[in-house]
Amino acid sequence: MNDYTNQAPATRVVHGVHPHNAEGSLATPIYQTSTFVFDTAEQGGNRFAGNDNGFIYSRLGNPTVRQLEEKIAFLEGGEGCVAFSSGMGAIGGTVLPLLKAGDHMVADKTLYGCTFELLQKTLPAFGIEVDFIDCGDMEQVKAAVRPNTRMVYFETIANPSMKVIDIKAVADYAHGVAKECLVVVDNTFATPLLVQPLSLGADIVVHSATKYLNGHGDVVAGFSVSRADLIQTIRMVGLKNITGAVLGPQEAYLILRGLKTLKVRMDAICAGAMEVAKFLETAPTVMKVCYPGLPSHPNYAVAKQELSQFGGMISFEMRSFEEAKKVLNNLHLCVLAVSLGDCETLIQHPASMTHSMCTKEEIEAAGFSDRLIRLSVGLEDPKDIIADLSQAFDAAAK
Ligand code: LCS
Repeated sequence: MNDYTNQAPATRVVHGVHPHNAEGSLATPIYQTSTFVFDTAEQGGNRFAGNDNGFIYSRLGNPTVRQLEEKIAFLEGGEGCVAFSSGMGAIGGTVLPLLKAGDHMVADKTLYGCTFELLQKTLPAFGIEVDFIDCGDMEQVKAAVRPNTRMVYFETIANPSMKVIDIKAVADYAHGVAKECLVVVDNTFATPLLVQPLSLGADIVVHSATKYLNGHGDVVAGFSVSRADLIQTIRMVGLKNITGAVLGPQEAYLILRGLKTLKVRMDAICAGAMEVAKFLETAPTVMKVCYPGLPSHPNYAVAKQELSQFGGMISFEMRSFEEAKKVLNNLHLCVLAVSLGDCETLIQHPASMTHSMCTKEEIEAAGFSDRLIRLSVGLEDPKDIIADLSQAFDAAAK
């Protein structure tokens, strides 16, 4: 029996916990089926009653998807994982079944735009009170968390300001004050290779697997990872009843395939991002660079302690909104597109794109502006990315 727990990250992403498949298939078979045949009426009844673990129906579980869920749970160090058909499916399917009207939630001000909208507009419509704070400031955390706070929610590394929050400090404080509080961390930007939030005290990790975990820009997916009792609620209420946002077996297969190269991709991407970030600091028309691996980053100390590498996401401010647009319109290699974590370097303008639902005040509170450009460094040679950015800066300055 393989001792999985002692494996190095590069080995874990390749093998996971499932080296053996039916018929000796090396690759995970794609179980392209909506339903599963019962041998007898009794067997079907037992499966529904929970006395037999066999598969029933692909909204409740599918062997290809299950293999992926087990691999993600293993990589994040959780007891279980539920796969969803998008990151937003995972976030809604996690938050909604665990909160009820009258509950209090604390959330960071810097979040992916649709997550912010869900927490700021949808949850209050269901009677949930949400206070937005800067979770990077422990004084604000202390002022916001109350004995009846049921959830604290934040991203690390945060979209798009690249804020890095001290997961352990926030989780320890929240659990000390609010016994029922669940700390939920969106680990999309960091991936389990850079940090495993559950090991630092978080209760639940959510992911948009659309990004690094799949890594090839051809799947939309999400995950929620946690301990067994919470996973049961997320699966049986969040996935089965509320969202029905089931991941298909083809997508699960593609993510399993993408995961095998997660370590080599992240190593190359993080190294490339560091080079690009250093270049951006020297570019005369770039006013500010946000990258957790630069000593100039306000959370550099937390990042150094919490993250094993600094990630592939960089944002930077030009002198004006007009200049930022000109830069985007003059790039030849970097691809003008939202999303992130792909092989191709992707670049976008958060204020008018991923965060366009936020007001000017909310954007300012989240720590950025319409001068900000966000870059997802890909697997190209960093010299080519730098050359493209450099010529676009020159063209925009004219
Ligand atoms: N969490 C984070 C941190 C994200 O950046 C996104 C999507 C989601 C959750 C939602 O995941 P999805 O449903 O799209 O799989 N972020 C995007 C972005 O920055 N550009 O395009 C999508």
